[in-house]
Amino acid sequence: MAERLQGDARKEALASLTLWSEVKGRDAIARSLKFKNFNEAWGFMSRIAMQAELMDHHPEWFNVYSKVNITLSTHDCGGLSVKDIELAKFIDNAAVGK
Ligand code: HBI
Repeated sequence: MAERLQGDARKEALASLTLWSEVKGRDAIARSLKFKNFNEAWGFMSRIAMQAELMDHHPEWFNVYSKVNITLSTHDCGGLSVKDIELAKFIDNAAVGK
């Protein structure tokens, strides 16, 4: 099972994710993205979904038209783990230029 990130490891991991914010009231991070239209948003979500399956680690997300709000946390350990950091970096790379 993934271990919850703590102390300096957590701080350093979060410092490397400048586009993500900590969620109030729970150990999770969130990012909002805006695309040109629904087609672009859904294409992006499909790429993330395939990676999530490969990692066996899944985002909580909300989509309406061109907007995608994503929250990452590891349910198995009740907070942030390296898996969230890894998925957040994949998402950032997939969203570059969008
Ligand atoms: N996704 N975000 C997230 N957190 C988890 O703990 C998790 C997951 N996807 C699959 C998964 N765990 C499996 O290990 C089972 O717990 C279903």
